[in-house]
Amino acid sequence: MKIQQNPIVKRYPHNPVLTREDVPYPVATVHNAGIVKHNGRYIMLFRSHLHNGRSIIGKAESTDGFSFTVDPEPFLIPATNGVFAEYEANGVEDLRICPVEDEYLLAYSAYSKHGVRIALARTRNFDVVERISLITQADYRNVVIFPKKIDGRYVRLDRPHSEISPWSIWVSYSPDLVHWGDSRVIMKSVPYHWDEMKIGPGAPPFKTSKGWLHIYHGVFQTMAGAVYRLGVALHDLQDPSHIIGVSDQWILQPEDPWEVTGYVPNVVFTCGAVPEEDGTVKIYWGGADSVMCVGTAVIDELVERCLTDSRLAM
Ligand code: M1P
Repeated sequence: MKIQQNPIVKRYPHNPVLTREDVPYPVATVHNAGIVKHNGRYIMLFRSHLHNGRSIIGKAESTDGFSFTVDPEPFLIPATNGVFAEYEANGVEDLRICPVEDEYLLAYSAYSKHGVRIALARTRNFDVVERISLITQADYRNVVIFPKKIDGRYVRLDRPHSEISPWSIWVSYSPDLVHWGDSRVIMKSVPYHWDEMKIGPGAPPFKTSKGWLHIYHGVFQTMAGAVYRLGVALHDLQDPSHIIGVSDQWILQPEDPWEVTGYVPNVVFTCGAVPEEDGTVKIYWGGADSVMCVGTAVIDELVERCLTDSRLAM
C-alpha cells in the first residue's frame, strides 16, 4: 500500500456549495444530490428533509459547477396517485441522474410503510418528468445505471439489504427498464477495512479508456458511530459485472466541520460526479446529511489507484 501525501480529491475551498439557507422554501437539510452537465449547465437534484422528517428532491443550476441557484419550487415530491403514491408516501431520497443514451434516467429511493424501493423516472430536459416503474422490491437503495446498453440490455448496480450478510453491490440487467433480473453480487465489503460494515453504489459510472469508473461509499462502524467514506472501483467496459480493480484506500473521508458534524455526523455520501473534458472529474457529496460539497480529482489518478493499489472485489 502506498501512503498518499496529497489528497486525491481536492476539496473546493469554498465548500459547502449548497445549504438549506440557499433554498427558497422551508427545508432542514440539503444533501445527497445527483448531478449532470446538460447543455453546458450543471443540473443538481438534491435531497432535503422537510420539517416532518420526510424527504423531497429540489433542483439547482449552475454555470460553473460551484455556484448554484435553487428553483423556487421542489423538483420531485411523493406521487399523489397510482402505484407510485403507495410506495413514495414516506418520501423520495438520494436521486441519481443517469445519462443513458439520449435521455436521463432518474433512480431514487421511494419510502413507504412497506419499506424502501427504487423508483425510476425519465426526463430529457428537466422540465417534464415521466415516472417509468418501481424497479425493485423492498428493501433496496442506491441504484445507478450504466450510460450504455451492453448486448442490448440496460445494466445497473444496486444494493439489496440483507440480514445475514454485509450489504453489498449487485448487478442486474433489463431489456426495457421495467423488468430486471440476472442479478448477482459482484462486490463485497472487506473485514477490518474502511468499508467493512457495508458498501453501496454512489455516482453513476462513467467511461474511461481503461473501464467504467464507479465512485461508491463504504462504511466502518466505530465506538462513536458509523463513518461514511468514498472509494473507487473500475469495471470492464464490455462486461461491467467484471471488476478490474478496487482501490484499497478510500479517496475521501469526513474532515471538514460540516462533514464531521451535522444531521448525521461523519458522513460523505455521493450520488453524482461530472467528468470534464480536461481529464478531471467534479465529485459531489453530501456532508453529514446536511449540506452539499464538491471536490475535483484527476480521472487517470483514480483509475491508477484501481489498477495499482487494489483490493479484492469479493
Ligand atoms: O446517513 C448516512 C446515509 O445512510 C443511508 O445510506 P446507506 O443505506 O447506503 O448506508 C442513507 O439514508 C443515506 O441517504 C444517508 O446519507
